[in-house]
Amino acid sequence: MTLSAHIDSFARDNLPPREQWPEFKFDLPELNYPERMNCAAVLLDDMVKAGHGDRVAVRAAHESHIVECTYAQLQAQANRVANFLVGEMGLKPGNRVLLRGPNNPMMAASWLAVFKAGGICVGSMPLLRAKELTEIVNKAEITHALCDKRLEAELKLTLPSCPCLKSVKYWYDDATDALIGRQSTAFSNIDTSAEDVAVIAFTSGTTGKPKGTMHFHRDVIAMCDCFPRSCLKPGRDDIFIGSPPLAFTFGLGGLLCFPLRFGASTALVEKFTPDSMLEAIQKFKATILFTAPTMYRALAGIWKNHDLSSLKKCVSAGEALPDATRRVFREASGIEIIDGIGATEMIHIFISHAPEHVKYGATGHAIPGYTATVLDENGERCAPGQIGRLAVKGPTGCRYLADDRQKNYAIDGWNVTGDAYVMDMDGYFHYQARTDDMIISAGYNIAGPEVEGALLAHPAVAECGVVGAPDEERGMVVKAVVVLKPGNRPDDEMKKNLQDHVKQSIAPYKYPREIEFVAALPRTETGKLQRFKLRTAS
Ligand code: 3UK
Repeated sequence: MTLSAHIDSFARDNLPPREQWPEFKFDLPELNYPERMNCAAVLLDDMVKAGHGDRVAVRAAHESHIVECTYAQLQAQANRVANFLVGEMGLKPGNRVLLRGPNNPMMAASWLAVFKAGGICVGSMPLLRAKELTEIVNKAEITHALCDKRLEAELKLTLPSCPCLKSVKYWYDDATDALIGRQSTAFSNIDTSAEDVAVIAFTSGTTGKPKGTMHFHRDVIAMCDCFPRSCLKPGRDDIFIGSPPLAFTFGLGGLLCFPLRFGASTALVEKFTPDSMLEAIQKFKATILFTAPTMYRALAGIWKNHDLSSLKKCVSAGEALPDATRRVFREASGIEIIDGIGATEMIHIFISHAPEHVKYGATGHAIPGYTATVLDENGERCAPGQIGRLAVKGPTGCRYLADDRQKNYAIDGWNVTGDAYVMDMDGYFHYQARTDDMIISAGYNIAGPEVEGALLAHPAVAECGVVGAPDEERGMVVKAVVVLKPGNRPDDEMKKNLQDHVKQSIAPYKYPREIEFVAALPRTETGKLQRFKLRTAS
């Protein structure tokens, strides 16, 4: 490893031992990176040097008008914040910095500032509560925090139990804003090694203690040079928009790093409902959208009320995209969604497709730079058509912060994501379920998402989740938890109707023997269905 620029060696000291790392591959010419790189210098300073200074980098809404921030202005603001972090908050290279706020220009500048100063960014989803915040602050031994004043209450509650967190400042607090405003707009970036940790991203796992995944400066750039380069092909006039928080690596890539890497711009919006998302696309004339499958389904229903002609490409990730959702969205918008599976451990998407190569029912193929396969219980490759565990390798991969679970994810050089998949003869990968979520009923293996897909094609169903409920006779039975569209009655006749519909669409033994109607499904802030809550409900 090249010489680290970190004075505080906490991250390096807590990397898993080398023999537990997955294999890393840099098989494309664009993945041939220098030994020293600072990802913010690549994303921002190099772009200004290349002549992008006067072009818009970030857009945001302020009251009724749009504010635009050029690459040069974003660089100046990131430099002010970097000077503030170093001069006023005493940041040393290698220290961990908590970044807590909704997606907005100040948040974008702060991420870049921490990279520039050689700090390590730890994003916090805005909705995290004190208990979860305490866990991540203590696990990553976070020393500094920059937090939106509107989200200060939960952070203040964590301080007494977080002795490592010594320096905390709030934006939109007059004193801090004035101090940042007085900083110099020049900053000399810390000359980090490409292998210095830049981000610790905590998994949005639904069970167990959160895991911190560590990504290098090189990984931040590698994520930009893989999925977007091969599947999205953005140009400098593209305007990115979307819902994932920057603290979720899906959002960090799609709404900050990808736009900057391609000289394009990002429209940052703090909070979305389906209606406000369409209004924002219209207002910013956004061209590329990043959001989750349930949002696409909601958008399809209200599409016609807006002028959305600017929008060209739509990326879905976080959960499997049901065919029914792909279809209704295409009918409403004319756009074929780009589905992609990514993971916090891998930092971004590794299986996807360009829109012209969509195969219904499949997530896509391993994108250039990555290799993927399906492994059986013995770690052997499955034949096409056989179900097994998805395994991938490429330029990025799993490095958990001081965590025994490293050996469950990195196996024989592969990253094993915990998803059950089937590869077909054409190398397309078909999602089945999370490995732990496969339903085994009377000896049959049933994948909940397939039953969900069948239910979603019924005109009365708005949303649904399918899980295995314990059953004495069969071990488990298929249980569907369903949200109906307005105007439908949640009665026995509807249950029968839905059961018959499933029996007609897929193998009849997969039909849900139990159906429960609810008003809404439990989801994480990143849009994932919390299946464990459905198993225990009612
Ligand atoms: C599931 C999908 C089917 C799958 C993520 C894009 O979701 C992201 O990261 P997480 O760590 O979760 C990873 C797990 O989520 N998943 C994600 N996308 C899909 N399942 N089809 C999909 N398209 O179980 C995976 O193992 O929260 C997604 C980019 C960055 C990310 N961090």
